[in-house]
Amino acid sequence: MTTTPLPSLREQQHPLIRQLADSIEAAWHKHLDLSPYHLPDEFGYVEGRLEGEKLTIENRCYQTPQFRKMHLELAKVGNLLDILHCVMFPRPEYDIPMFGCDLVGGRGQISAAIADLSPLNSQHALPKSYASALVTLPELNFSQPRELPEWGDIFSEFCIFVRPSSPEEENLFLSRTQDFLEIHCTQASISQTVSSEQAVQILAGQRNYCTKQQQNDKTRRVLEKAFGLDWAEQYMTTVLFDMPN
Ligand code: BLA
Repeated sequence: MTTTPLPSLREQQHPLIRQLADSIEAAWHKHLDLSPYHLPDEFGYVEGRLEGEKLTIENRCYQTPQFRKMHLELAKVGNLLDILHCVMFPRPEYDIPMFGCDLVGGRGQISAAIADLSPLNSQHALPKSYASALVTLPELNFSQPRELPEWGDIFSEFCIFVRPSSPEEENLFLSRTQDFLEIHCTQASISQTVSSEQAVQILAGQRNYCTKQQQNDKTRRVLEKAFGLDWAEQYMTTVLFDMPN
């Protein structure tokens, strides 16, 4: 499958966002059998205004046999805010975790960098194949770790949430996220379907993940200020964290 490069936004983003966006798409294309996933027309490319600045959102979305939706979003608010948001939503017939990643920066500095492979099954445990690959990765020490909000109990023990304080730390974050993607895409591709009883539990886990993420007031506030309350609610529940049926 060929891609048209995301045109304007990517080149204007913080270098870490640009590199991560490229890495995500490279991993997807290398390992997975991608088909298009159609977002509602009005949400593919969006423009609004936030505090006098132009807010632009560009979305790219795919699906595969194992993933019901793989979403990469880049957003920019003038020169104030650069955002990368990415989630890979598994189909509930597979016991594979949710890959999620968010980078938020502005004026040349990334203030929040988070990446995780979050388990969805009823034991809140990563599959053995994932856990054994992840424990071999060296422990990372960042000078400015950040504390997860209350709803952050969805994340795994491998979650990284930091404010990267130097180019070296930015590279560490990038490289660990690339490791997550490599492990995830290879493991997901060979994953077998589970029993229908287990799938019901995993579905509940994915719904819980989405419900918690919808409680992120920082994301909601940016969207509400630019597009209004109703639009923000609609966007958070149908584009960012829609619930599977
Ligand atoms: C934080 N997300 C934030 C922040 C902003 C956004 C402005 C605060 C930055 C900071 O505290 O330094 C905004 N993020 C957005 C917007 C979009 C977005 C507008 O994705 C989309 C248009 N968020 C996710 C995913 C994860 C995530 C997939 O979308 C994790 C896998 C996490 N973002 C996340 C967390 C915080 C955050 C944990 C910190 C929240 C807090 O401190 O309360």
